[in-house]
Amino acid sequence: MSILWQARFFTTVNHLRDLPDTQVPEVAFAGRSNAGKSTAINILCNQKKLAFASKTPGRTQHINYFSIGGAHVGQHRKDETKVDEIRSMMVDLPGYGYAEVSGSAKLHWQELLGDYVRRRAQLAALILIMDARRPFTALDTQMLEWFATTGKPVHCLLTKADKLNRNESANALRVTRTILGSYVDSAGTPFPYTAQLFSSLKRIGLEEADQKIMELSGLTAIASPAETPDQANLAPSQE
Ligand SMILES: Nc1nc2c(ncn2[C@@H]2O[C@H](COP(=O)(O)OP(=O)(O)OP(=O)(O)O)[C@@H](O)[C@H]2O)c(=O)[nH]1
Ligand SMILES: [Mg+2]
Repeated sequence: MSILWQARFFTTVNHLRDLPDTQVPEVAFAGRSNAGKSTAINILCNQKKLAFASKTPGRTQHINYFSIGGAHVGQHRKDETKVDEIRSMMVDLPGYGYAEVSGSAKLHWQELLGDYVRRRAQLAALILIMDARRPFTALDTQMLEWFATTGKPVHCLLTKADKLNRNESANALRVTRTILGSYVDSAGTPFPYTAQLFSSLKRIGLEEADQKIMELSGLTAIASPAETPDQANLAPSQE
């Protein structure tokens, strides 16, 4: 059982000014419309209808927040989730590239998304959801470009991997990792960008994704020796 299974709906936001004033880390799911963001959130949280998933592209039209922690009873009991017990947020973003959205609405979403990923201080990492059959569409690249300015980590889920055979999957992952590896900062240091295969349908890569999201949300204490208090005291100063 994962702590992500405790996720519950927190709020839905249509304008940046309405973003919650919570201070916990946020991990946001971004990607093309219909790539499988909402389905992935549901599977990872082991809940059928937490996020709205649909065959109709453009289903998620607002920024939806799901809180992790602070839910000690079943989601069906009507208790008040205490905000100070919340440990992190999973954020379902509206998909981009949905052709039938009108010009002005499209602009609104693009600005909302672009501003959110670039400016939201609480945003700890991006989960970039791409269809394993066609990763890195122009808008995915745009999203990465926006986010690269923050230097924060990105983890790519190559979704619908059930539609590919073993060879094709391996290829998709290799190509993705190569492209991600080409993102370097001005000193030539690669950005913390990772990728994996994923399928909500066949439950491929569930555990890996769960671990990664926990890590990026600060929910797993990574016991690195340098972080234990005793050793930290012994560490040479950085000056
Ligand atoms: N075969 C397969 N289908 C999937 C998978 N994940 C999602 N789907 C299907 O893809 C469609 C879109 O899924 P959603 O999760 O609603 O996609 P979304 O990215 O949230 O879309 P928007 O809300 O429009 O941005 C649905 O019909 C899902 O059942 C998967 O891993 N494999
Ligand atoms: Mg959705």
